[in-house]
Amino acid sequence: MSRAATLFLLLLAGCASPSRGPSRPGSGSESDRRMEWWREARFGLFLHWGLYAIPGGEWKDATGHGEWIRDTARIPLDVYERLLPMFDPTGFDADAWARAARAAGMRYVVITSKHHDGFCLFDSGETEWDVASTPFGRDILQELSEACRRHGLRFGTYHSIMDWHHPDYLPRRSWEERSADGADFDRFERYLHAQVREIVRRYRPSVMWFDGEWEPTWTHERGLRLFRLCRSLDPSMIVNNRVDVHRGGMAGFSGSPDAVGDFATPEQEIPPTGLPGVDWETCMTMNDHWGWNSRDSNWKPAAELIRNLVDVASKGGNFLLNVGPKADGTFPEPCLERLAAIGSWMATNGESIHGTQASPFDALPWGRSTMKPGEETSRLYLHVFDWPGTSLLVPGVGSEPRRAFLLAEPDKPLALERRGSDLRIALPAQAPDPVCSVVVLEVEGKPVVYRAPEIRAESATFVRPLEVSILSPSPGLEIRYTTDGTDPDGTSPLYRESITLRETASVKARTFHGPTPASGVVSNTFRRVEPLPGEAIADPQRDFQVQRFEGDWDRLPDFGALPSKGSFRRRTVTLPDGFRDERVGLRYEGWIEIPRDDVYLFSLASDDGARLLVRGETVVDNDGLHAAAEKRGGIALGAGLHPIAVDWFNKTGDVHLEVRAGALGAEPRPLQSFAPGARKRP
Ligand code: FHN
Repeated sequence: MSRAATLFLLLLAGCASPSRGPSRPGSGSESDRRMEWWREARFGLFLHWGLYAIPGGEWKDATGHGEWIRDTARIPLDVYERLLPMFDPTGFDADAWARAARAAGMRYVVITSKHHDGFCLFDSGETEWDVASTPFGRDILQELSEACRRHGLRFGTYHSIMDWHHPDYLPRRSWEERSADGADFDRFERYLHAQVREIVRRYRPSVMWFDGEWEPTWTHERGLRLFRLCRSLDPSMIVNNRVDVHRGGMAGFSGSPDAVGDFATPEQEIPPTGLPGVDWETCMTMNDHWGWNSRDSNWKPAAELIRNLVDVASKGGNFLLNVGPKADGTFPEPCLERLAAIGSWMATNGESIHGTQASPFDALPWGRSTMKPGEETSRLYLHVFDWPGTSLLVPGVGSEPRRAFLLAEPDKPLALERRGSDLRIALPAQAPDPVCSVVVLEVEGKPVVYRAPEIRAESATFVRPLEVSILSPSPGLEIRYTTDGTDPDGTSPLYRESITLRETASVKARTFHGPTPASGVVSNTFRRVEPLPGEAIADPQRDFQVQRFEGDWDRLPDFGALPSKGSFRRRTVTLPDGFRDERVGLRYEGWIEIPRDDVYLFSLASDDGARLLVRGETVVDNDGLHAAAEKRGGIALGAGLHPIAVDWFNKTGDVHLEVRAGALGAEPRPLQSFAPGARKRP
């Protein structure tokens, strides 16, 4: 990113979580009752199993497929249906699966009742495309739900809305010859409801985990009907937010006030600061595939999985870890090894995960934290990844400490030393566990932790004077700050109102209890930069020139190296009305007129990937395969004309592209190309 281009410190609006959206802890007695066991559990097993386990990722000369193999290998339906008589997992043992999950410290299981291929792992009265039609014949959901109950596990089902088999599901796969004549999506919705009724009434799942909700035929209204059906069938059953259309791609949460669902669903990622105020669950694979792929040996080490579990719990989330069983019904050996290693760690440290709440601390340099608040005594669990030697510094502890000990050696108290609001805990020279050792710190009453202030501004760079505000998440404390890079002390200025910066400055802040420092020190540097000068062009083109490219990508290619398949012009960086082409790329090139020197914020929303460049510099990178998602970036620009380019691609499914722009402090508006005398400019 260039000298002038920079990332903004964005004022992320608090993600509202409406009454029908993912539940806020404590958001209401009915919701709390429903979520109580789930919040206690913190850790579950995800199972992706079906006909796709038979090819195990291999089709003709390709070996990289997974549960999507029918689509990614473009297998015609009649060919895929030949897998049905091959499904005979004689090694399937529901008790073995449940035992492995329980021993790993998991407290619930979610299995695919039906994935996108439409094949049902239960004996459905609504279709013959189910396990009852296979040589195996047994009802897998029945056996697993009963085994879960025997082993003290909650049972849940993953049910795909998208269905590549049912004749009424639309859209068809773009490569498919199969006719869509007579397809009636309303009739498909009735089929979907009928199967959900079957599943709830027969297997009593505690979780209904929907997925495959992103295609245009599925709408908020349909999601609302399905959500209400679930509530009517079993008000205690938890329903994820993918029942609706507002999951926000892999982030799993959009903050949409219309969203319904009991928890948010980040996928293959852990939100950097969790999702404060909502219930959320990260689902993750152990290698790179959800369904069994016999060639995929990219297994995450057990240490990484343990630290992911701790990281998720420290942010107040649940961790749903996936296994893709093999065609014979057994778990892959590497999965069993990892589940056993996690179970061994949980056997000693499980109380620091189950039933805990998110860390009360700011980011900790040596690891993570969870807590169990109590009226009389609270327990803070300090998860030490990087052993600091013989002393552990715990910042901002306002509570009175009572005692500390290692979960691995509960009978050996650890010496405590208070230094202002910091606490030092004496440690043995060697960590009991090289992956993560847990220190328990017991304090009097509910935990009081002094969080560091938050230094906020719209941008880390500025051309015109920049307003900087400092917020304290710990009420009742004073904030003192400096702008010369020194650490604030009891004589530094008190923060009372926003600070106006006119030159580059390093702002540092700390909360104080009277003269005593209470929190750690936070700092942010804000740089005054020179704007990139505008260009004086005699007769610049008035619209964006848009080149079209064709190909099958997962990320943006270099369009400059590809032959153009045609072109058109547009005033804005948006898609033509009704544009839904697949396996296509567009490159927009043109000029924008900047009215005055300033830092300009660009918002790039796209499905799939996109990238925005100003003067050849990447200002926003929103590349990759994802549902509609927005990213922002900024750059300091001088008055005049600036060349801009936007690359965008769509693989399959939904499409979206919109660029908005505005000077710092102004609401970004749809970006328009240069047009002499045009009223609207960024
Ligand atoms: O397309 C599915 C995918 O196969 C898998 O089931 C994951 C797991 O959550 N969900 C969808 C991708 O977001």
